[in-house]
Amino acid sequence: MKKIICLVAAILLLATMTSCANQPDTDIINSSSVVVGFSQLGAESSWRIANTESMEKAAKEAGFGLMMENANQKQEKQIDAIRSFIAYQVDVIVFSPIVESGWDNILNEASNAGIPVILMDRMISNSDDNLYTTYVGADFYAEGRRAGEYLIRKADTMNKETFNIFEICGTVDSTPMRERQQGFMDAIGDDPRFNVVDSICGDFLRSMGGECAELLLEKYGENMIDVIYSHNDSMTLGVLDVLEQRGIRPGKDIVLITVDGEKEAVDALKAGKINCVVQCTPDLGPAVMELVRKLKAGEQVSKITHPEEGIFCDFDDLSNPAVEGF
Ligand code: GZL
Repeated sequence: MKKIICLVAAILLLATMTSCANQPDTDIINSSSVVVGFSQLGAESSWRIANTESMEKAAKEAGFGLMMENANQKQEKQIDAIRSFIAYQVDVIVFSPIVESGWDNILNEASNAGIPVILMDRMISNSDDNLYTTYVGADFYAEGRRAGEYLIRKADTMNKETFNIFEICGTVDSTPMRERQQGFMDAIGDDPRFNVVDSICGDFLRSMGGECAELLLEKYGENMIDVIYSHNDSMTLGVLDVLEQRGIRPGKDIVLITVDGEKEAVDALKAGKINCVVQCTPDLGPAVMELVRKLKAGEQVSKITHPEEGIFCDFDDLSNPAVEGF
């Protein structure tokens, strides 16, 4: 009876929400022994869309009901969604925090309701580690270091004494933005050849990546720009569009380093238009659902799970079939 009342409350609450939610398929949810409440942060990039597909496929294969709510880049919609999952009394809450701060209250509500929380893809800055059960996602700091270490290797092959570097960042206060920046800066830190001239935010969006490229070209001129380090492929592809419109040869006149590994970016690497693609897998669904299974079975889970990741770059044999984007 209690679950029915909660179901009605949750559906009423979900029905009043303005976001473009994927309304829960109550048939699937009612027929599943385990229901996962999933707050996805948006659909800002190919990575995010692939990540959502991974979660939906893995939930289906695990036989779990997935109640997914897309927040369309709004933190307050993620908080509303998590509150509706609590009202419904889902078995596990999974979410990808759009930014690291502002989650204490809602996570305390989930904790008080006795619902475990899995952080997927991005971290939170809570001082209290007990507010979430486990994190599954990339080691973004390592990704940043790989980008910097590639640049050192690339610079060693170029007959240049100094390199002016421009960074195009992802969403401010997000874990990938913060740690991809820190890892990159730490990797190139004491190399006197490198001069990080500017760092501007493109919010992980292709359109904003193009706008950032136009701003940098207007402010500094193409001859000043030796390297662009972009925090995701969507922004990098926006940069590519602008450079080519202006007759600048990306990958040749300007070294381009990007992160994610979507097919369009890897194809641009193969075409010599991007120099390095740091991999960041969106396929986190299977790991998340395995954690859900373990939690429901009362098994211990580790606090952090990182997927294996590497890079594709212009030092590789790009004809190798393993060099492929998602
Ligand atoms: C990384 C993920 C980032 C991707 C972007 O795990 O959070 O968000 O790099 C996406 O493409 O927008």
